[in-house]
Amino acid sequence: MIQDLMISKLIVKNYFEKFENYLDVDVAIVGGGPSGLVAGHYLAKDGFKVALFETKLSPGGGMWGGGMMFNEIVLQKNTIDILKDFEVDLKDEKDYYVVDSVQMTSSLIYKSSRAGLKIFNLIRVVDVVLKDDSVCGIVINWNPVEYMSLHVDPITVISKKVLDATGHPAELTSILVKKANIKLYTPSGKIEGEKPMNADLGEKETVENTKEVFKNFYVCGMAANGVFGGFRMGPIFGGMLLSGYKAYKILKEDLRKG
Ligand code: 48F
Repeated sequence: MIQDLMISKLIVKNYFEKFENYLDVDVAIVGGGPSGLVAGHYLAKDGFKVALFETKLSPGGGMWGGGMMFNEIVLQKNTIDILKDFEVDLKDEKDYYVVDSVQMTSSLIYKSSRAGLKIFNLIRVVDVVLKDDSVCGIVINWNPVEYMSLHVDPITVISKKVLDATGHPAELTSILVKKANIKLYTPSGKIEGEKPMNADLGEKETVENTKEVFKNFYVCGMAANGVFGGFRMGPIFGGMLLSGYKAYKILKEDLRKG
């Protein structure tokens, strides 16, 4: 006979074991869009302890909906190695591949989770931990608490590195700048702000702009273009995958340096 009490006990026990274990990590990734998931996948595969926090019920960010809710996405051919790792069905269209956006997004989530990335959905990152002019963690709360403006204090996750993968709003970098009054590693020392649509430049820039922007604090994906003043690119997703991959490479090197 199925025991109702046991179901509840197993959920609570296993969640809190996982949660407690991931309160202290190598990398905290903020945002579960394509760039954050790709970075998390490769870092976890290499054995780093990585937690990804996503405020929504479903990770995947802006990838589910393709372009204007037409659920196909377009990728450049130089993403083939990453696409192979995620085992998606590719349609060859001359200079591009086209992939079903639902298959692509679910594969990013599934394969990164299988690689060891711990994904915590429904949790919103609301602040960073700052000590001695260096970021050393994040501050989290339940999304519904933030959504309903309930007066409930958040808790802290300690992390060697933090990756802002929050997409267009570059939300965590904005919080860092606003609250800590620090200078970012950008030309103005502030958030430069996202430029309008230019798919060609935007795709190049999102990779170029993927880097450390303050001590132990990194940006990738659209957040990188928002912070460094790059163009948007719309529903072409090669840059997001390549940005996530670059974030992985930089973080891996910096973590190994100590
Ligand atoms: O926006 P998003 O998909 O970020 P990305 O990886 O990819 C951008 C593309 O989807 C698209 C584009 C390229 O063609 O322009 O927009 O840069 O995913 C960002 C995720 O971060 C979550 C948000 O719900 C989304 O799933 N997020 C945002 N702020 C927070 C957050 C926060 N404070 N805490 C936790 N998650």
